[in-house]
Amino acid sequence: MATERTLSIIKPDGVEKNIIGQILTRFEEAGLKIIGARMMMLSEQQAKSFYEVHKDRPFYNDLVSYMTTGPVFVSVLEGESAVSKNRELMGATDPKEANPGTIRADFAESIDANTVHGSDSVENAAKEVAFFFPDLA
Ligand code: IDP
Ligand code: MG
Repeated sequence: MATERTLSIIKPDGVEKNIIGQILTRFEEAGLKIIGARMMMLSEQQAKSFYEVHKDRPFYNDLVSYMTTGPVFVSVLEGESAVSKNRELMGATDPKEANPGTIRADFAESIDANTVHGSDSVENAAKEVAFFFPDLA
């Protein structure tokens, strides 16, 4: 096991539902430390660029437009196996398939408005942290 950093985004539905604190508490209680955080509105250009890996997928345009509908809360989590630990806390992409007790099972309404983003590998985490927090990369 190794100490890792990962990028988390609380998506517009999570911010709108007023559950930033509840989600951050789950990270903290799982032993992840919040070492950087910022609330922001993503521009269309930022959302397109952040999700560029999905640009050929059918849901890309909807995803980009959804992520720009309201403020998001972006943070960097640090801890043992932070990447996989955050993914476990999040649950599956489609909330209908997410394990009980995960963030998406408890709070998400749909595969689009699925409350949280989390880096999916150590390699992508490094890129995503650098995208929003160059000082922490
Ligand atoms: P992840 O967020 O669990 O890593 P990804 O496959 O990386 O899932 O997809 C990024 C985001 O794109 C998802 O969180 C979800 O909001 C959206 N998405 C993924 N697959 C679909 C789909 O089949 N239909 C609509 N939106 C999707
Ligand atoms: Mg992903």
